[in-house]
Amino acid sequence: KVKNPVATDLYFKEAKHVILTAGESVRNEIFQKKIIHTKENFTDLVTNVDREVESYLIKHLIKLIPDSHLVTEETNATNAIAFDQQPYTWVIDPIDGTMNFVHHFPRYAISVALYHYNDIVFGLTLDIVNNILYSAIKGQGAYMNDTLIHTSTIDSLKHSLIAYGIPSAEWRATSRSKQILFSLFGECQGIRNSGSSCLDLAFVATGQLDGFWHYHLKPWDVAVGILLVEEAGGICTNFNHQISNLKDDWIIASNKPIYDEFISHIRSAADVK
Ligand code: 2AM
Ligand code: CA
Ligand code: CA
Ligand code: CA
Repeated sequence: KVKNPVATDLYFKEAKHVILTAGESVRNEIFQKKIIHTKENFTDLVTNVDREVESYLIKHLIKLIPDSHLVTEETNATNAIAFDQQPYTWVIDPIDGTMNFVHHFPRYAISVALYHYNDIVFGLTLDIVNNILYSAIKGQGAYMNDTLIHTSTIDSLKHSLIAYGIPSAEWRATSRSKQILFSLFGECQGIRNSGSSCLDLAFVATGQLDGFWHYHLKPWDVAVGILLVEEAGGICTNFNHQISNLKDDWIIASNKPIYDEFISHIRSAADVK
């Protein structure tokens, strides 16, 4: 439970300012030369901008709540995910969609969530290129800038636009993702792969997508998106209908009307018993 709503509003307002400022500085430098490093394989990238945005966010968010715990992709990844002992935890993805960012494909975001012990307090995902902020305070609805958003009302897979994400190392290694993709392709109206899970989840929340599934994601990829989708009236679970506990897991997100059909289809394609 959030004990102090006054502080929540203050933290939300300040975090919003911090993420918008970080987004503006990335936007101003989009076409400047970046230093690109690979991490685990040739598709796993990080740039100097990812690192600079992360340290900027940490510096200002720690100032806002001194002693808060950090779970951040580039410097505190292994802190995931024992929030139980921590009054406040920031979960941060400095650039979600780094490969898009490197290629100037205009789908990448900054994502910041605040937890109070195990409960999310609020989340913010900024579409950097378009300067659109998706946000939600737990229990208060989800917003696209200042507009309240809702998941779509489409009620069959046949009429749905569905997005997915499969890291290419996973594609090379196993067949489960392929089975799901090949099987869903003919069943949906359309399939998209944007390369930013934070934005895909925000799009499910606005109803611009009807569903989304992704191979194992990390807490910073899904924390804000799950809140957005749930606050907008949709559902996020793993294969087994369990609400995400922020462990690395598959994510299946959709509006309420297609959820049963969507997850049944994924489970049977992936041969989940
Ligand atoms: P990133 O850009 O912050 O790394 C693309 O499918 C989405 O998955 C992006 O949100 C991306 O986040 C994330 N992602 C990148 N590499 C991944 C990996 N190896 N496993 C799982 N997710 C990954
Ligand atoms: Ca990454
Ligand atoms: Ca990410
Ligand atoms: Ca990232």
